[in-house]
Amino acid sequence: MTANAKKRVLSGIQPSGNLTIGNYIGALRQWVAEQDAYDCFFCVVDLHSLTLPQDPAHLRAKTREVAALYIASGIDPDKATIFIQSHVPAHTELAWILSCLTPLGWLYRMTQFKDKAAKQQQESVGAGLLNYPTLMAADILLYQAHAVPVGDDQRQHLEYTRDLAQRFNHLYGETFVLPDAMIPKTGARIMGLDNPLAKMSKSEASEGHAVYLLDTPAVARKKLMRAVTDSGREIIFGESPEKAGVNNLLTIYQAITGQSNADIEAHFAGKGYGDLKKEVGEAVVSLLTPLQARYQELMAEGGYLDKVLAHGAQKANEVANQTLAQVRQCIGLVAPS
Ligand code: AQP
Repeated sequence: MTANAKKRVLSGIQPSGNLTIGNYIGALRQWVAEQDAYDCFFCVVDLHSLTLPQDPAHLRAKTREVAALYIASGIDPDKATIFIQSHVPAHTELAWILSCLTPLGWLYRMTQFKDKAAKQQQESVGAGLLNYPTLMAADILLYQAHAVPVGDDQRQHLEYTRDLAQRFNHLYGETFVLPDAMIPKTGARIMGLDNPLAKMSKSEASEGHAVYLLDTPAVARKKLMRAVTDSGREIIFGESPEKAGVNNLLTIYQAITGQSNADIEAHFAGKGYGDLKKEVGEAVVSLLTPLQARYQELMAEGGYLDKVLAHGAQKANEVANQTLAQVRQCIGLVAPS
């Protein structure tokens, strides 16, 4: 099968902090697994991260770091297109066009907006935060993506993207492919180590909340040893809020080792929470060690990352501009002569 005959995948991560094992388990791990079967486009969504305040130098550094972590995680630039969102101006143009078709009520319903806005002072909540899902819809629809591998927190944004694509197709004729969310069976929502009732997030600053992909083995082990559990003893998977900490540790272990629930529970039968945390720590370190070695090599290979990103931007612009030209034509914008 040629690359063009394959169905297309698009996904991205914001350079809004240090990537966590949640980002890896929920998103990156699936990207790596799907890169042979699909024609993949993976972007660093720097424009999305502007929806909350960012330090310019930090944003620049994190953008390159996230791109390097895609490759260090196993994305092969010869198979997948890796690029920076702001290097493809079509994203912002399509986002504007789509935002003109978006009822405000759709945006106010988004739980991520409500959660993130609640953490800000009322008057400093930017319009960009409200419009975040529209930019995400533009990211996906520009590439006519069939599937979008994401964690569970992005499910509602995917539904919004489909609704918006359907609305456009209904008004102007079949234009966009309706994308499906591709959500992993294990690890779709890794929880915070300090609070297993809240999602692990890269922008959550509290100490011990998340293991970062670039944490040293000692730091990763220490954070896992301090993970919040409960006062019981049973090491089993379970949905109840009291067992959320243990369930989260088992889920991380399962996502890395690929073992079944029954095998994992049998393995930990009769052991204590200290043993569980230690073994999860070792599993996480076994994931991080080769990834960090590759990351260090990449950062030392002068110019390699820039070449990958320049090539990615060229390819992404070609595809995105084709869709944008079609959209401009449909809605009645005069083509430049
Ligand atoms: N805790 C998580 N468990 C599983 N998947 C997760 N993802 C994020 N956190 C978890 C997935 O990683 C990708 C990152 O998407 P993003 O950077 O655009 O923003 P996000 O979903 O809001 O992720 P974060 O880490 O919580 O970032 P901040 O703190 O900047 O908002 C998505 O596929 C997401 O589902």
